[in-house]
Amino acid sequence: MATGQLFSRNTQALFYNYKQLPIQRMLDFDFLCGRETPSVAGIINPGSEGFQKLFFGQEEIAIPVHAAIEAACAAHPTADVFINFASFRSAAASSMAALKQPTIKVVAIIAEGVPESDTKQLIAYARANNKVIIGPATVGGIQAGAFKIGDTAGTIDNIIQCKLYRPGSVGFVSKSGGMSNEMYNTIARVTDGIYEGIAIGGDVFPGSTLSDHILRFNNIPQIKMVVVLGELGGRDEYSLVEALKQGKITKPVVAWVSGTCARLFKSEVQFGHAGAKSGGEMESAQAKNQALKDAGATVPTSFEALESAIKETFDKLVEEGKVSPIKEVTPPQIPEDLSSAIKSGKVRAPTHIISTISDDRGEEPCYAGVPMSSIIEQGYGVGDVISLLWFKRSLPSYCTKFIEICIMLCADHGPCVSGAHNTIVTARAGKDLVSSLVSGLLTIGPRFGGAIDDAARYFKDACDRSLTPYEFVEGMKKKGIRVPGIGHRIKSRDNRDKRVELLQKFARSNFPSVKYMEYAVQVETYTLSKANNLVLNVDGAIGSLFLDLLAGSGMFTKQEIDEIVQIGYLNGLFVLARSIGLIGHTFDQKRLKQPLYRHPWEDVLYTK
Ligand code: Q5B
Repeated sequence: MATGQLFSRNTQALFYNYKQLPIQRMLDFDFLCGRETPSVAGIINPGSEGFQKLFFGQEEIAIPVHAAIEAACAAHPTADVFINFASFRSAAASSMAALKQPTIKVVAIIAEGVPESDTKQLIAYARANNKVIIGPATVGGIQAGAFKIGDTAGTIDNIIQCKLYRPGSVGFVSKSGGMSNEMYNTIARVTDGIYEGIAIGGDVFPGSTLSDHILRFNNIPQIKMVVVLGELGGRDEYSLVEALKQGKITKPVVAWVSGTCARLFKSEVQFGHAGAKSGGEMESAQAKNQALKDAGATVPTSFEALESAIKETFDKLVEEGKVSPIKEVTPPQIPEDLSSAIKSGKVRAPTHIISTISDDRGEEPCYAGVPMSSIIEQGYGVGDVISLLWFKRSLPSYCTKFIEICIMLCADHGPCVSGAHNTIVTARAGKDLVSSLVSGLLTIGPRFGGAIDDAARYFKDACDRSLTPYEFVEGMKKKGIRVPGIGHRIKSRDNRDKRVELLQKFARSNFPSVKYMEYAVQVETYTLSKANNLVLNVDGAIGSLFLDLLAGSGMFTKQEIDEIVQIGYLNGLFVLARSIGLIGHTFDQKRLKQPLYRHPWEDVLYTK
């Protein structure tokens, strides 16, 4: 590996698997460093394409999303770092695919638990092709003021505290990602800060080793000293010992191998990382610390003494004039996300929607304050649910039963009515369920099914004003308005609508009052004197009876009744009910495999 810089202020990465937080943290770091271009050129989200909105400072940017690694590399030929956030199951395959791309030079594998045999293959391929792997089981790495991998160095607050937004003079390499955050802090306290920090990962076979990076650091002029944090287990540190002995590392090295406490345990101890287990004596922290010391590294007597060892080494470099003073810069403020600012109580923001009927934020959804479990356990029916969601209250059972009867009676009226006809034609044109349903629903209106609200409005007004049926009907005629709820295409005095009779029968025996219905019947008596088909139809029956329900239940104020009638809730009953039938017609046509409908010429009057 050796050579020098892996990253610069222009480095761009491809990010595999969409993970909003680490990508946003990379972009926040870029902004903090004053980068002009975002460090994430593209996202690879297997199987999906498009753009992902993220923040670059205060601005929103759209980062391209690619379905495949090859496509992403082709689209972003200058992006040479591949940050792999795939799971341990798919990390090896995707990393190998990335290594095979000529544009990719560095692959960081975040997943922990990648099979060792797979990692070995990746390492062999990378070595043979002069590519660098960081990880697996790593948080990544950072070049201060230039480029950061994923979650490296944690929060923006930590990055600012550790002055990672501008380069210092220390190269740092660690096995542990978690400890590297700690060390960035320590190093920032006692030196001019980090130039580059790499966590190689805690697996037994890391893609790149401690010494790989230290040898590289040795070639980077800006790095004046190196800090190493090793771990018990494995022999990686001995390659550093060899390099030191052979004089390949010319910069001061301060090192500590953690895990000295392992000797306090009677049996072999496995620490957090797969590679961090006390094996033979050579793999102990004590042996490695001694070997590093013997090879010329500065090794403190304990982890606690590491900070002062780093300080002494750095101060010496300053005394010798080997470190030039850093020009401190004040990083820009990263705008806080609205959601976190609201959460912490720092800001308040107006909402854009008010909702009063349901709430799904708790453990279970609530309809008008009634939890779903109560709805089920207490045996609520569809009528109760409609009461809660439309009227925001639990209505008496005769009311909810009436609602359910309306739904059942209006669910369908054969294939010849406007709605069903449209649905059938649409389904036969090969359209989907929703399109077929909606095309039928769109016919519901003043002539077909959607006359319930107007029927309620006109009957209420006429009845409340004590108009005689004659005054009412003739008054409507003068205005050129057909009485809503009166008249039917096939129903007549001699062919009564059974639905109307059933509704009336139920109301007469259950409602405290049927004043509005009786008024509608008187109107019907008058209209029938004009024409046989001017019967009270199903819309008129529901409209007038719902007025009785609202007035007689004692559950609504006069003002609330006026509002319900004025807003127009009642066509909703027909829409809801008829949806059942229209869905049935759609399935029926599909089941019958009916071809495209074409209306016959003979059934059209062609005229000029
Ligand atoms: N005339 C329903 O008309 C229909 C009059 C009227 C005064 C009236 C008509 C109407 C009001 C709207 C209404 C709901 C268009 C109907 C439904 C669901 C359904 C459907 C299904 C299902 C029928 C002949 C003469 C003319 C008219 C006069 C008619 N209606 N006068 N008030 N309301 N009603 N809609 O048969 O002097 O000759 O000019 O608009 O309530 O949709 O099953 O099919 O479940 O699916 O086509 O039940 O009544 O009568 O237009 O030839 O008129 O009667 O002014 O008088 P028709 P037209 P004139 S339930």
